[in-house]
Amino acid sequence: MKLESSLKGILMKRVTKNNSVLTIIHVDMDAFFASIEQRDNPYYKGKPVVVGGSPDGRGVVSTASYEAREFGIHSAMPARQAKELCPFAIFIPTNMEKYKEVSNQIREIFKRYTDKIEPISIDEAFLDVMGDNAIEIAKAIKEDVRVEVNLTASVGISYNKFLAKLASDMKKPDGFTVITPEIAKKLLPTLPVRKLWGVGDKTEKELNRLGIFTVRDLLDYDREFLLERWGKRGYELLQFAHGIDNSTVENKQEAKSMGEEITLNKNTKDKEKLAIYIREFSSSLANRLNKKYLKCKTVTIKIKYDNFKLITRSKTLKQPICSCRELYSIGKNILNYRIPMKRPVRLVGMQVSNFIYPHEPVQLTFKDVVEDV
Ligand code: TTP
Ligand code: MG
Repeated sequence: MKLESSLKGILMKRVTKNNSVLTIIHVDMDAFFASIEQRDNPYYKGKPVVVGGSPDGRGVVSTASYEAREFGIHSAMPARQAKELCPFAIFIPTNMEKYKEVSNQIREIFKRYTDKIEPISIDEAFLDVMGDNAIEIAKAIKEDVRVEVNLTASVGISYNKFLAKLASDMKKPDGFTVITPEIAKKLLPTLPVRKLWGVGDKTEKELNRLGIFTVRDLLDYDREFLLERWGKRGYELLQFAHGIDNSTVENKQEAKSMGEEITLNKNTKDKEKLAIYIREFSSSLANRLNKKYLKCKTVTIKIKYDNFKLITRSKTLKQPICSCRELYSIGKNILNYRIPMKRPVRLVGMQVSNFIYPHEPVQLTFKDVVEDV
């Protein structure tokens, strides 16, 4: 089966060069974790399945099957609320190892059709087919995923990343949506501004306050005012509103570490001041880890003194962590006990590395610290 599909991939490459403007594909698996569980247990098929959180109401929902979504259950909802909405829903603990394996299997399928692949989460990726026939390739990918992985993917095809992602989301589940330049021109003005990249809760509220609800409202609004008020971001919003996105599909390596740092306005020897930055870094690193469903086992603090001498001190834990509280407690511990303060500090940074995909939530104690570098 695999060989056949690979061969199909190679043949496809030969016959489908058409240099159409439609060159970007966005693939997003449907109800990913829940679909895998339904695939692996026939009893779960067609039933409201909730992955993540426990039936006694602790934790949060990772995702819900489309049957469970009918009851209003969605990702990031407290499990307690999900239980209230659908008392007979089936709660399943997450099995990240299994999901990661499926994710790799899907990525192997993508590789048959192009080398330009940008994974953006465990179940989502952009592909640039570079002049090959994106429609034929997207059909083939969907089919390979269905036959070999026994799951459905929604795909979007367009002439840039923003529109391809918009497309993949339009007819979920099992969607196949093409946005040509003509379609984009008609479609975009009808959409709520929320659909534009970069518009989250806060910007949406601000735009609504100005009377801007749809992309058409935005396009009709005083351009100068928007640019003055939002600067570069305003410009980008207007670009998206016109269906323009010049970002390219990047073959990103999976990050081996993540870090935050700041050069201080004024050098300091005050650890309390540095701890405030560690607190901020912990919060943003926790967010970044959670977005990628990662936990880390190593936390590093980086300090540059006023003489430009750089030191790093790390702690490696037995149990992986990802919460702001845990990161802060380790970071602060390193700062307090391992960083000499003989000279003023000009830069402070924090890094997390040694990633693992979480299985079950783990409780951290300081006894878990096993190795100091
Ligand atoms: P999504 O692609 O956002 O969601 P989904 O695949 O479950 O459903 P959809 O059909 O709408 O694409 O996320 C992929 C997986 O990531 C999801 O199955 C579970 C996990 N996830 C979380 O653990 N927490 C979250 O808050 C979100 C959004 C996703
Ligand atoms: Mg998905």
